[in-house]
Amino acid sequence: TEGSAPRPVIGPDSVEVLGYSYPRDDFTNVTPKILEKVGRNLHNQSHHPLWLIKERIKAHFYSSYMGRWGNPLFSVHDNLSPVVTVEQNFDRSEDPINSVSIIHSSPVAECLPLVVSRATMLRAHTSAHQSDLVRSGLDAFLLAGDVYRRDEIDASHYPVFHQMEGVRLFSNHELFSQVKDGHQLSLFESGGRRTPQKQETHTLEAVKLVEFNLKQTLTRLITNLFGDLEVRWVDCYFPFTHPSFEMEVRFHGDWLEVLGCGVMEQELLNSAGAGNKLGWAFGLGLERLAMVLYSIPDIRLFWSQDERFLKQFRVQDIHQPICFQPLSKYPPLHNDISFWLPDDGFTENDFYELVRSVGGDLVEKVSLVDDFTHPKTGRRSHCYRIVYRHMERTLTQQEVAVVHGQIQQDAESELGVQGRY
Ligand code: FA5
Ligand code: MG
Repeated sequence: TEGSAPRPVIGPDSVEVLGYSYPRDDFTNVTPKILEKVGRNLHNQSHHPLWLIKERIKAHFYSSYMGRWGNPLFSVHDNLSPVVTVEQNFDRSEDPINSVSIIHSSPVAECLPLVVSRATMLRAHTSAHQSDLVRSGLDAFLLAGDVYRRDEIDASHYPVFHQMEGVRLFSNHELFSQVKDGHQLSLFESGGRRTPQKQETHTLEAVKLVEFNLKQTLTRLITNLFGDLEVRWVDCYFPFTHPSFEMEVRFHGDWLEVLGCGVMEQELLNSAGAGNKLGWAFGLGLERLAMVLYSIPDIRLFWSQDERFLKQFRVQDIHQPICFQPLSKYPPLHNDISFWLPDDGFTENDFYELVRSVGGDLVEKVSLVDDFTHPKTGRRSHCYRIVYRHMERTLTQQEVAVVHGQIQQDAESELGVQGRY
């Protein structure tokens, strides 16, 4: 019947996610705005652009890589819960409480996580499942899912986005059988050293073949999706792989990072029961690819329920080209906010997350425009410019003022800053 208010997802003592209740504690930092997105599963909604791109990638892998019996080599998983343990997300088997403090403070984490409760978090990447799927016996798989981070705010970053992970393992025979006299080669060596090219236990020839296969697989995928597109590889660091690379593509005259990848850390394979194999892994951002493929200008559009957006993707055939016709752009409104930072414990991403949680999709971009340290007192202040723009109508100065005022108020009470308004 009407009138029964929905149960709050974040109560005073508990946080409810996908029908499970977790105790709320000091580590909890998920917000109602974030939890609203859990379970939306845009990547599984028929004809959503993220679903379309996932289907295109699946179709490419199914038709290009066959197993021995003509079966698809890569199995596809797109329904794993985004609620994971801190250990799964960081592949670190430390005392969970200890690792929670690590992820809140340490530079090891490349991103700031959204924590449900103590050792439970929303996955920050699909790599959180690598180890479990390898342990279950899979040698080649793709995995799509929603991931959650406290990150920057602009047209290509959003705190909830979608990734597709790919993993492929090779036995000695699989890697070397195509090489002349390959039976004399081995995957592993003892007494080796870790260098920029390889891990200590790997032979250089094995790593080079795995790396070649990885880059070729990804280049073929990108060519299949985009035809000719300018691509470059950048060396980088990931905790689960070494060596590691990022692929960037040319988009609107700039280089846009679309994926990270590398040769899997042998430790991870050893502890997942695949110690006799070498593997590669990649993780790509589905929004980023869809933005390039369908010319979608802003990442917030993926969450739109506006028919004018959704209907453009209802094609008969997933391979049909689509060029998104932007909804007309409504004028933006700018508002600045300056405050003194607390002595410690402030990070820019805390502020970005607060802005997202109060302002939701009205916020198009937040940028730090001034970082000032008082010459006498040593106190530091930040000034941020917030750009407000609604995707579907013109905002009024009054409604922006309400949101902006709430952001000022919450920044003071939640982040301990002192307003300079
Ligand atoms: C990772 O998440 C690694 N787990 C990828 C990986 C997998 C490396 C397997 C090695 C082996 P990264 O944080 O760079 O890496 O994210 C991967 C991709 O997700 C990026 O290249 C980008 O396309 C996309 N991405 C990252 N942050 C955001 C964001 N805030 N909004 C939208 N897309 C994003
Ligand atoms: Mg990256």
